[in-house]
Amino acid sequence: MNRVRIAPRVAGALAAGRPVVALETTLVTHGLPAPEGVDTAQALESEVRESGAEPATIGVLAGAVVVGLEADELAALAEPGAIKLNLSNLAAALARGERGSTTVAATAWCAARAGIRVFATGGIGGVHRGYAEHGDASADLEALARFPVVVVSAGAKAVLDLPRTREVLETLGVPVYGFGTDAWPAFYRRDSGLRADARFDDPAALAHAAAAHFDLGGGGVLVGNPIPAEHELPADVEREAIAAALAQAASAGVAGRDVTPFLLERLRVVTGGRSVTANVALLRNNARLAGRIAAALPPPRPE
Ligand code: PSU
Ligand code: MN
Repeated sequence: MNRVRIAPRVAGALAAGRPVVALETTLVTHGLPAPEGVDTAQALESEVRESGAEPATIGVLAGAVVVGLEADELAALAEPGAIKLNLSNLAAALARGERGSTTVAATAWCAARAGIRVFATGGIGGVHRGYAEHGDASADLEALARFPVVVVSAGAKAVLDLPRTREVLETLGVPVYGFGTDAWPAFYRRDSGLRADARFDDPAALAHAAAAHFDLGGGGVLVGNPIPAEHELPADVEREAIAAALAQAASAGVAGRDVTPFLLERLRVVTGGRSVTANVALLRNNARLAGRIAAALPPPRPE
C-alpha cells in the first residue's frame, strides 16, 4: 500500500534523527498567484535548509502522497487543475490517482504519518465570519488537535473570525504559543488583540514545551510567529481590504473550499499586491523558525 512515498533524502534524515520540516502546498496552488507559488515554495525550502533542517514539501501526485517533492514534482503539482485536499477529499483523490495540494489539515496528517514533528505554513484556517449562518470552520482546527505536529504560523488568516477561532483552539486543547510575543498574531498584523497561552523567546525553550505536550500524548501545538514589523500591512489598509474582499465573496456567493482562495485573491487585487508581499515574508519567517524548532526538538521519550 504505497499511499505515502517519502523522498530518500527525507527518509534518511528521519532515520538519522536529523531535523525535518514539513511544508504544505495549498498555499502554492491556491494561496498565491502563479508563478509566485512555486518560487515561494522553493524559497521556503531554502529557508528551512539554512536553519539546519531538511525540507519535506508535501503534495499528492498520481494518487500517492509525496513527502519531499523534488523541484520537477513541485512544478508538475502546481500546473493548473490541482485539487485542494483536506481530510475529507484526500482519500478519494488518492484512490482515483489524482493530483492535488495539501492544506494545513492534510499536511499535518501526512507529516504525522511520516514521523515529521514540525511543519511551517502561513496562516491556519479557522472559523469564518458569519459562522452562525453557514457553519464554515476549517478542518485545520480539528486536525491541529489530532495530529502531534508543531505548526508554525503567523496566526490564523485575518479574513476569519479570530476571536471565535481562538476560542475553538482553547476548546480543542491546542496549546497556542507566541514566539517573541504575548499576543496571538493576526497574519498581516503582529497582534490580534488576543493572547497566546505562553510566550517563548527561544526556539529551544518552545521545542521543550512542545516535547512535553507530545510526551503526554497530546496532539498538535500551534506556534504564532508574528510577521516581521517591516512587512506588516498598515491597519487601515488591512481593514478596508478585508471588508472589500468579504463583500465581494458575499455578492459572488462563494462558499465552502473556495472561500479562502477567493478572499486571498481579492486581497491581492485590492491591496495592489501588498498582501502577497506580506504573505511571502511571513511564510519565509515561519519556515526559518520551524527549522530552528525542529533542530531543538528533543527526541521522543519511550513511554
Ligand atoms: N497559509 C497561507 N496561504 C494559504 C494557506 C495557508 O499563507 O493559502 C492555506 C492552508 O493550506 C490552509 C488553507 O489550510 O489555506 C485554509 O483553507 P480552508 O479555510 O478552506 O480550510
Ligand atoms: Mn471551509
